[in-house]
Amino acid sequence: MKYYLTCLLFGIFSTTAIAESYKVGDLIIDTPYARSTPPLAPVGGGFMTIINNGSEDDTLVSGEATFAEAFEIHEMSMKDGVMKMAELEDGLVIPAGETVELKPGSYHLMFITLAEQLKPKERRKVTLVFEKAGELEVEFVVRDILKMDHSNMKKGADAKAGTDHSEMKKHGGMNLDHSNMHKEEAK
Ligand SMILES: [Cu+2]
Repeated sequence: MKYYLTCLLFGIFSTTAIAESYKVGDLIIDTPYARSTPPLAPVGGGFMTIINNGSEDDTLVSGEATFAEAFEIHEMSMKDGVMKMAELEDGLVIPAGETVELKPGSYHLMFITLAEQLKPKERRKVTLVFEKAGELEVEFVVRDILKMDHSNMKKGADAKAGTDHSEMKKHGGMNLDHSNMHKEEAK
């Protein structure tokens, strides 16, 4: 009975209470997670919070994911009412004393050409490379994309379907923007 109760509590609080963090130099990498992907999905998204406790700016310049061919750092932003995604080719600056959050709809990591599906609760190794702090291997915990949307939802049950749909559209949009991006690069 006691064991069952523990499992129940663990289930409820697993997304918020079990926060993992890693330290390299003056940086703290907090709660890295990836979104689960459908079978044969070409790309996956990675998120985390980076805290710079140092007195100098640092930059996330690159990285490597064992489960994907390419690792890119992206930014999503609204331009003329359209969500656009672009690679940050010079990396993502983590200003001294500040916290930068990689989250859906904002900065994120893109794992491109996935070698395998990312399934909920799996853990995937990713190497992050910072200009000053150097290299660090972290484990991204895969979160169920549907549960993520559920936990982010604050408007009640009626809004749920709508929320999930818009997330799905955003996903499609992300892939579209991707192909545009590469076309532009090719010009
Ligand atoms: Cu992206």
